[in-house]
Amino acid sequence: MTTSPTTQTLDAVLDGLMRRYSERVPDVHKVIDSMIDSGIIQSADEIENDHIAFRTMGVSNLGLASFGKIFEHYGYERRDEFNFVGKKLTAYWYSPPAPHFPRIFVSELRVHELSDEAQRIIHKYTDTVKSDPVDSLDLDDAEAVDHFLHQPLWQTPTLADYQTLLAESEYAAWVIYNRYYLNHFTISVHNLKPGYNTIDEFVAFLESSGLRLNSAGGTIKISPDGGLRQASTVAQMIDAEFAGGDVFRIAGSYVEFAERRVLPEFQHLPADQITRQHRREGFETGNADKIFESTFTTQTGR
Ligand code: OOG
Ligand code: NI
Repeated sequence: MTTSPTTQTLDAVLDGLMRRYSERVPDVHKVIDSMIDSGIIQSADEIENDHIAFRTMGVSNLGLASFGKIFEHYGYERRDEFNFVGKKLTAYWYSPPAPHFPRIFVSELRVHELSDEAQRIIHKYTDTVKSDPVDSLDLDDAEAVDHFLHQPLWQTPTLADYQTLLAESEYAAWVIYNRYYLNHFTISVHNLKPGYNTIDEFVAFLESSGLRLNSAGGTIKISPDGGLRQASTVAQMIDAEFAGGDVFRIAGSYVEFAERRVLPEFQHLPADQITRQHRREGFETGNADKIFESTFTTQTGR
């Protein structure tokens, strides 16, 4: 395992993200504790993090073009582009500099496709960002990057603005309040012990542990090639304080579970020789489209 200064910075940035995220999302501990209680793992560091995800506003100085520079600096490489027509989103996934790091999935809202009213609200906040904030960030300073990812990039929205956005784009409302907070981390199910290493078995375990899962398009989302199978919790609700002191319960972040099956050309390999490159890579538009809804009121209000 390499421990170059860049790798150490990346480790520190990821640790900071995971720390804030586990404090904010009680389901993280609930899943891990249930896994330990059931003897699936002995400790949390046995869990492989398949990927993490972020959301951004597609406006100048922000969005994918800005955010992508952070992780590209640490050796991440941009891969496939995804288009979510109905949700007006564009996304990329990034492959990590070494296999023990999580993949990253980043999406952005195509703000210019929204109504004039929604665009006006979004720009009221984002227009205060006058230059690309990543350009003035020292990406080799883990503490500075950690601070950047958890700071308010724009003014706290009013509840009225949040609700207007929510009615038109649940994604817009999520980002205007939550900004660059980690949206989810993902447990790799295929590397768990037999009895729990398929998504069907793991979902049964989660349901028996009392976790509430996203049902959009069915609990288990399956790619057309059958190789990528995903499920997720319904986002945890947080008491959000809006401008002027209004408090309202809104969707925060969630936890995802992914099974990557061995590709047909490697199915003859013995199980102990299977590594990441033998399994289904990347993401799938049809799966992702439904996983986004983990933070939507159609799921959180069920
Ligand atoms: C990302 C949803 C998509 C996946 O693994 O396909 C996704 C989000 O909710 O921001 O995570
Ligand atoms: Ni995901």
